Amino acid sequence: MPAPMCPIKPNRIAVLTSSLLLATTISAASAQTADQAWLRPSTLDHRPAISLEPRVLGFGIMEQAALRELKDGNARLLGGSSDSAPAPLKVEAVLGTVDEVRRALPHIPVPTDLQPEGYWIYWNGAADKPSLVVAGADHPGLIYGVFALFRLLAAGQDFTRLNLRSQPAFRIRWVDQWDNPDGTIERGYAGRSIFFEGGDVRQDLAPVSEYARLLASVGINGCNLNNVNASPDLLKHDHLVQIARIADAMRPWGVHVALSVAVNSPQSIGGLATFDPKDAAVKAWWAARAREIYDLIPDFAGFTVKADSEGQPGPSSFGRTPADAANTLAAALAPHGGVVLYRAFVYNHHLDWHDPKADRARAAYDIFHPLDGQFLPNVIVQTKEGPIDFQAREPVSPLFAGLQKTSQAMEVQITQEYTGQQRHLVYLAPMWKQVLDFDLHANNQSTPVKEILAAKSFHQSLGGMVGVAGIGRDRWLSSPLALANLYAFGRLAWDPNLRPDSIAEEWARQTITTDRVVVGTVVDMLHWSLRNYESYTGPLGMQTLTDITGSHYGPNIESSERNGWGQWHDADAKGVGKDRTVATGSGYTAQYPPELAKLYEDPATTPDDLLLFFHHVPYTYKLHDGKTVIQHIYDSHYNGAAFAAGYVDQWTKLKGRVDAPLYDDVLARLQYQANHAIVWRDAIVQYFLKLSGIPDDQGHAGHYPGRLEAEDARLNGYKIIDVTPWEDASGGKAVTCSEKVCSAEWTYTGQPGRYSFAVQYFDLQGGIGHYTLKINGQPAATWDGNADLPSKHPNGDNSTRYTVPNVGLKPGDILQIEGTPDGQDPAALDYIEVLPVHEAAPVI
Ligand code: GCW
Repeated sequence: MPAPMCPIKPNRIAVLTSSLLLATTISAASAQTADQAWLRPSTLDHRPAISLEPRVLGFGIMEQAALRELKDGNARLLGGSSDSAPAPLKVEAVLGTVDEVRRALPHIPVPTDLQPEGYWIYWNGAADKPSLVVAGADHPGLIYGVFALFRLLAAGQDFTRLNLRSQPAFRIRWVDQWDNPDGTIERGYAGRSIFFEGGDVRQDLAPVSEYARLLASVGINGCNLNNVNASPDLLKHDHLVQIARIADAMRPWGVHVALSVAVNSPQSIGGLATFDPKDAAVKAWWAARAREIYDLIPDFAGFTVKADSEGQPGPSSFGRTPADAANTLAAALAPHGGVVLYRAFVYNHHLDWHDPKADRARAAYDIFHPLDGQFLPNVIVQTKEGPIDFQAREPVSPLFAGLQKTSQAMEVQITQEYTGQQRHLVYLAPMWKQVLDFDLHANNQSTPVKEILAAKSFHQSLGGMVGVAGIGRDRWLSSPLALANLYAFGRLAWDPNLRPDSIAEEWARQTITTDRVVVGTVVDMLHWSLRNYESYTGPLGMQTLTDITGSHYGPNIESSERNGWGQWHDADAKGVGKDRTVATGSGYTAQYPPELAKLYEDPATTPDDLLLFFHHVPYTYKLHDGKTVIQHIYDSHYNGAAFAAGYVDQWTKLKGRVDAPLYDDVLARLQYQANHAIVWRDAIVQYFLKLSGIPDDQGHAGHYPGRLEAEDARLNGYKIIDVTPWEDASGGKAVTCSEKVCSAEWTYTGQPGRYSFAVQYFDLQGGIGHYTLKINGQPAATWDGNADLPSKHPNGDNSTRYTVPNVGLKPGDILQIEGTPDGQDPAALDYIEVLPVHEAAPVI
């Protein structure tokens, strides 16, 4: 939280943190460091013209951290320079708050109206003693200023023209971790927690300090440490003592810790008979708990609350509202300057799918809009950007316009739960930017979401953005390019007017290289990645057609139909889409301000990419470009898969221009993605072809030239199975082996020539199946199914392709796959495909 909300007791903080800087110094030796992200040694292709010699004007812990970052940044910058370049000009860098700078340098024009957390960077071009001034409105501002200086220098900024002021658009700029005390991370795809293990806070908090540096470098000021499906245990005294160590580790970089709390804690750990938020004993319990927390963590940021949602306890058990629960917590925190982020993600997951009026999308607005005006000033209602749940495409939540007397934060996901789980390249900044810029036209006025979150549109005091980060011990987000999302989140929360491409460019220059060809390619790949992911998963606003009750990863179209979870897209033989109109559907469109309500009520004016979110239409319905819905479904999947294959070509051209380990890591991921996009394509296309019975004008759907099914092979040991869901296997069937070794054999009957040879198999958890391709009895390739993919059953989560390039074949050749099961992996096989070399899927 920004300083005004968090009265800090300076003495205690100074003591707490001196040991901390020491810990951070040690962190250089730790396995997980910020230089695995963008705070890494210089990527500049030329020696910078200056070397900064710091002079810090104050002694606070954050000023010491700023000093350290200045030195570190300077070393980073100079680190990549070539010896032949001219020696850099030595320049004094003066660091302090505006007040300190004004006193030390009375002749320079220090701004008098910098807002909290803002900074000013100024080149004092004095010929005798050139200096760069970095002044913060306060200590956090100074930290942000130092990081900004290096960002600017990395971007090639001419330092002699620096006279820059900047301040954050939003007060709340938090990341949420969904870490559990046992060390697992809900929806995390990068290993285990950096905070917790075995029920306790980890001993080694060096990665936590490194994380705080990364967060501060992009302006993030809060970190909610634990899963919103909260374990009440963390509120017990001995755990709070441990949490205080985390707060100490993050404090020098101005990152304040917060905790998710379960609203039944007064009963579950407090021993009270009730957790009714209006009960006096319950209120007293929370007040006492808040006092205890602030004694240990004087700058504690506050609580995040998930209640009455997906099985979490909530105030509804006592006939109370979210406002009642939020206000009880807020009253406890208010004397200490803390806030409550109360999540609007409250819905009934036992909806009746027979009822056309039932609609999960309505829930947040239906529940929270009537409560507008009832929340205490230190409550912020935290709403996901769309009305469902982080899908690849959703409309903007109407609740942003529906709360005009309540502070609001927008929750987005950095961890790619529904967008490929970091195995697929998906840069999310374009989605966030689109939402931030989206004008809801509330009260017939211009009210873009970013203005609402900046607390400018309505009667609000606070607001901002929260990103569910999911970082873990595997190089923060595991995928190197996925780190662009964490970076972009912070940059947009600071300045929502930045362009996603510019953010991608500054990220790439700091993280990979300043080589223009590389930067241009990376920005281009990132730019199209979300749109493309959407096209081969769930286009036209159908939502991500994934396994919504399980992994949230591979295709599983019907998992969202005919159950209480309410992520329906209502596909039947005649048409598809959820009718949310007032006229004939759930009436959700009426939750928008009139201009948008009218737009979305009519399929003709609804944007195509949201058509099926709002309307149920026949497959033959024509989109704005004249194409039918069904043809669009076919085409977007084929084009999307082809486009994903194109990333491999783009990246391959960068060989030798980026560090080899990074090159190899990203290449393997892109190859995997290209192959998994084919799994998605085939699953959705064959599903809708069967359901609609309408052929594909382009002749793709249902035609797989060169494909030979495992179930049609001569099988030795392999048994034919029905795959669930059927669309995840070619023709719905696969073969599995429960012997020591099995084989499937085909006789090649095509033209002689050289081909690429693809093998589609299921890489299951719980063992490493082994495969050999033999041609006329001779081994041609051999590989292991050793990827780490979701699910222990053969399906679209783990359907995987291995490609052997450039194989010579002639009619009559015997093609054989030999599968060796291991543990729970039965070496399951879907099909083989013989492809012309030039059309081949990318080679692994
Ligand atoms: O997207 C869903 C996730 C849950 C998550 C929930 C939420 C923390 O699948 O894992 O629970 O949203 O946002 O509360």
